[in-house]
Amino acid sequence: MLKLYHNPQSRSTVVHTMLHELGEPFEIVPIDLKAGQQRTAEFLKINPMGKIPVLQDGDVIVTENPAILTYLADKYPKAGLAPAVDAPERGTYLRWMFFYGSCFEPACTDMFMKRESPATTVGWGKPDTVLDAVSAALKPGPWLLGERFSAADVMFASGIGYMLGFKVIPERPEYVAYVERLKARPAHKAAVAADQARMAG
Ligand SMILES: N[C@@H](CCC(=O)N[C@@H](CS)C(=O)NCC(=O)O)C(=O)O
Repeated sequence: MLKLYHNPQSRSTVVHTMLHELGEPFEIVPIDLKAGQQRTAEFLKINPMGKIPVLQDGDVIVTENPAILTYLADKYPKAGLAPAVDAPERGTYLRWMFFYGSCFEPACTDMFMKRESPATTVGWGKPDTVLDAVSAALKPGPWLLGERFSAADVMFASGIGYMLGFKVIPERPEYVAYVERLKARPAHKAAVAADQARMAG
């Protein structure tokens, strides 16, 4: 059974949404970040970074949101959340999945810290260039692959929602609409409801 090490107030919500999109059975291992459960010797054996999300699939451990989503979308192709390896949209799909971790998040950190990284040296360049690239990728939409929803949207719409929530990035209308589209999906609603039920009980 797939196991997600999870805290509803963290980036592991991205994987939680993805698991609901897949409709495969999974188990939640709650991690209390405030109590430091991510730093126990036992947890550090599965992720020496001391961070969640962690996905455990039998003996396989996957960390880093874009890697976990890519792994799950490929492993469960019936859900149709990843273009096939030889499909023409595969390149665009991988491009944005990797862009999230290698450009979007670091640019968001620059914006959050109100600092300027040397744009021609760092791999993500200027935050405004990153934001404009994401805006352009969302046109015409509704998803990164046009009419086709994919795991890259679970990643990007969740990440944009997270950064909007913390007021790290500007409220561009295309970002807000994109996040709303993800939130309107039954899987996102089910993930939020499951988190609320676990927190209440
Ligand atoms: N690069 C990781 C980021 C994971 C991450 O930053 N997790 C945070 C929660 S949002 C965490 O576990 N923080 C706990 C800590 O550092 O003590 C990914 O993409 O999954």
